[in-house]
Amino acid sequence: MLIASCILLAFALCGLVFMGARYRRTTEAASDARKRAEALENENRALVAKLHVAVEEDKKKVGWLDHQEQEILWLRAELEKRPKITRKTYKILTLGVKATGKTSLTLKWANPLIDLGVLAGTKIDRYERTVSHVLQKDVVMEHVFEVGDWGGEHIVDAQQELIGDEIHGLLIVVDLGGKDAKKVEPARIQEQIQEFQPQALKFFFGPKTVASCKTVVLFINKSDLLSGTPLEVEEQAKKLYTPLIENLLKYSMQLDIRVFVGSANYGHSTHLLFSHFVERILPKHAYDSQLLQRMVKDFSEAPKAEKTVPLPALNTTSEPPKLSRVN
Ligand SMILES: Nc1nc2c(ncn2[C@@H]2O[C@H](COP(=O)(O)OP(=O)(O)O)[C@@H](O)[C@H]2O)c(=O)[nH]1
Ligand SMILES: [Mg+2]
Repeated sequence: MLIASCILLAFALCGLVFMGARYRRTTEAASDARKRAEALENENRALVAKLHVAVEEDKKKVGWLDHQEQEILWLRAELEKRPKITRKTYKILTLGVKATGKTSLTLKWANPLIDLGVLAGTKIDRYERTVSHVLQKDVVMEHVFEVGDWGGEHIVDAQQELIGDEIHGLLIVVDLGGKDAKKVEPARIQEQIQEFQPQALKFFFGPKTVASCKTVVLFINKSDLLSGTPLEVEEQAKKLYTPLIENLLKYSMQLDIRVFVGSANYGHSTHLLFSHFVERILPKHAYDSQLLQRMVKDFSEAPKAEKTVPLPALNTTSEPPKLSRVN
């Protein structure tokens, strides 16, 4: 009996211990679950806060987009109000044998800002220079010089590549010495006179050129190889090229022929080229006030012989010259 009671007590004790352990585990699990729930709640709160920020940002961005759309519409309307731009291009071709200074000269007188690259399939490098902007009714006419710089060796080849192109000005560049010459080189001068012999000139000044070309300029470059006063240098250079000048002057009834002596490297007479081409090629209604000011300045600095053609008066167009050069 006693033994049985003891056994029963032992069982009861074991049961109590077991239940106590189970109770502990359950409370621990409940506490863990509570902590996890709290953590999840915190995470949830953080996410809600983030969502709120994102929604606010989204609203702001939608506001910006609306604003930008309005701005685009406004700019578009402004553009519509502006006058349209059309272009008139005048082509000037620079010719001469290698290393006479054609590229140096083009970069100096035309001061081109745009290099159009090589004309497809030819040896002609093209540059562009805006000369003026004139407002006519509600259209702005942009007048542009396109300068073609012949990079080939023999002049006659140039003619082959020019067929079909309308030229407004021709700049023939000859020099007094080769690439690194320190003095005048008569043999080189003879070679160049030979390149532009009457037969070649005849080839060049065909009916098409005569019809479209407003001026032909012979530029005797590298005047720095001669010494003396500017007048003496000019005389000497012209003397050395007398046969070519005489051959060119045979065309003076059909074409405007002009001879300049200068130096591309030193900027002698180079600015005269711009004024000359403007004066000869650009129609008088195409001058804007900025160009006119530049021309007046150039002509006041030029030697007396150059001041032959009268300039148009300011505001010859019905519209005031509101727009000037873009560059
Ligand atoms: N002494 C002198 N050399 C010049 C003058 N202009 C150009 N040159 C030189 O002549 C060489 C050829 O010039 P470049 O413009 O490339 O000639 P291009 O082949 O006709 O285009 C270069 O070495 C230039 O420095 C000048 O006015 N005087
Ligand atoms: Mg060149």
